[in-house]
Amino acid sequence: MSERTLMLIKPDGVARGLVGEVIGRIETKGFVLEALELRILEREVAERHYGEHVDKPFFGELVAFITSGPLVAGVISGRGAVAGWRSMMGATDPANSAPGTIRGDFATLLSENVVHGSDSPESAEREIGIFFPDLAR
Ligand SMILES: Nc1nc2c(ncn2[C@@H]2O[C@H](COP(=O)(O)OP(=O)(O)OP(=O)(O)O)[C@@H](O)[C@H]2O)c(=O)[nH]1
Ligand SMILES: [Mg+2]
Repeated sequence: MSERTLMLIKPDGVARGLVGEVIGRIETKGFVLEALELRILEREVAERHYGEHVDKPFFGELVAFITSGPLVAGVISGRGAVAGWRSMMGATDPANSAPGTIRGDFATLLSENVVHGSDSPESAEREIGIFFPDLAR
């Protein structure tokens, strides 16, 4: 059964010219791109997206970073897309992400870790609704 997830290439990834690399990995894996868009997030959208972290000490820094420049937002689908994309991304802190993962290969900083992926099918549907209302179910 096919599943959907939200994928972001964060502003650091776009600024560093990693869009082609990341999209290429998604395509060669065999996931399907259902939507893809370059955009600068408005603060309200960023705060909604990261709402689960509103009480964390790094929330302000997180929102400032994700709105700091253009990012690429996409919806990808395929069997096991939520866990599969998280696995391709690697651990949240690049100090712990394995070589071969996107964060393991391209990042060193926790605060600038190149990509985002929804952490459950429920989060995926919530986040897709925020970024791509036309695709909401
Ligand atoms: N500056 C800072 N950023 C943090 C810290 N912890 C987490 N973050 C950032 O907050 C983001 C969201 O945290 P989580 O949702 O727990 O991690 P994640 O699901 O792997 O990452 P996302 O895909 O971005 O949601 C992470 O990707 C980090 O970039 C922290 O202690 N300091
Ligand atoms: Mg998360």
